[in-house]
Amino acid sequence: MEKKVALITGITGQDGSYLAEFLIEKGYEVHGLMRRSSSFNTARIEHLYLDEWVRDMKKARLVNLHWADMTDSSSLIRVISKIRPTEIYNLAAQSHVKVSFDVPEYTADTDANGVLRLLEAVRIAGLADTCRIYQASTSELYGKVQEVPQSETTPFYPRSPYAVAKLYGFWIMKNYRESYNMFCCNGILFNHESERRGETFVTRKITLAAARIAQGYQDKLYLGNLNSLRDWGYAKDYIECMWLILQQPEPDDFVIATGEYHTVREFATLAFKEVGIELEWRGDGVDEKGYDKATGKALVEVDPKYFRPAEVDQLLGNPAKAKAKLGWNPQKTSFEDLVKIMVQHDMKFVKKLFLKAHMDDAQ
Ligand code: NDP
Ligand code: GDR
Repeated sequence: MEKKVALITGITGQDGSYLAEFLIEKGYEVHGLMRRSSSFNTARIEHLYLDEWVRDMKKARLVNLHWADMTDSSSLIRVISKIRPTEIYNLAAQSHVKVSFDVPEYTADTDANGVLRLLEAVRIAGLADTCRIYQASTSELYGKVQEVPQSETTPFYPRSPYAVAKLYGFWIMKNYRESYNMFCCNGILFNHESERRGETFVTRKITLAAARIAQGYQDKLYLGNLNSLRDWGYAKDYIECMWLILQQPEPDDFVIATGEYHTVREFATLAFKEVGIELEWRGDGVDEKGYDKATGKALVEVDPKYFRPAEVDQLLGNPAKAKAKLGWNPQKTSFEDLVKIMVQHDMKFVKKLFLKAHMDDAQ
């Protein structure tokens, strides 16, 4: 049987780290792109590549990392020509919607042109007929929603430089599929979160703050729009879909979502409940605050600096096609369990972090 070789761009991110574990488990030879950073950016995958010398000298290297950048064609061509992947998962992106308003050009270069560079690198390496490619498309494409819930046939209306860049990524994948008969697929994934979620996304920001407030290390949490509705799933459950999409007989695009949505306020209420704090919401708009019912202290406040120039008010996915064609079960981890998993992780994480800081101080 032909050896399965996977290349994951964005391997150091939330999804990339889970996908690397998943593909190693499936027996793939796994490669990842890593970009240069002034500080370590490999915390999520250290257990996959430090094994060799930290844990067990005899253990084989589990992932192979290569320096490259989505803004640098030559690096992509070099890596792809060298490792000749049978599957590529393009997860690399400037993935923060709010930040994309501050760095729109870089976001476009990475999230739009980056996809084009990757596709061209595959062609230049002579792999257009053999290599299957997955693109991390997003529910942000729907933006100002034209239909509820959103499916593969719902029209797009992107509302940020990030979403507009991802729209290009979506269409260039489709175009290369139609033009060159390449196996190019889009997974239109709705928000998915986990204990590895970046700390500036709203769910992780909330679970970390709830854990710090409960342990006395933070006084208040400042948030933006409390009324945004999101279809939040568990990242670990979504990884399998990326792989399933590339195992289909024909290339296609799929919505991956839970089919259930909640407000940011609801997420915060549940997260604080999980650490034993019952929030009571009073006020309206930017005056709205979340009070601790027991002490009357305002623990959550709105800060307009977190508002976006154009907001996506609600996203709700319809995963019927993924259910029918991929046989995927969208309700593996419930919303309540997702919040619980993240909060419980962050309670321990915060405790460890501050314990270490106290010990460092004492030395
Ligand atoms: P993260 O932000 O956690 O990870 C992004 C990854 O991309 C990191 O490995 C990052 O490297 C890398 N990266 C960023 N810019 C470049 C660049 N110029 N060249 C090479 N690598 C780069 O995102 P997630 O894991 O949450 O998401 C994965 C993908 O899925 C992204 O494309 C995102 O836009 C998309 N998506 C995510 C959803 C979600 O809810 N999580 C939903 C829908 C789509 P570094 O670690 O060095 O920063
Ligand atoms: P999103 O995720 O923009 O949906 O993009 P994020 O968690 O940043 O925002 C979700 C909603 O919460 C509101 N919000 C806040 N957001 C942040 N980050 N910080 C706050 O303090 C805050 N307060 C309220 C936001 O306005 C928004 O409505 C994520 C990313 O992973 C993208 O890469 C991916 O494509 C989409 O999900 C699907």
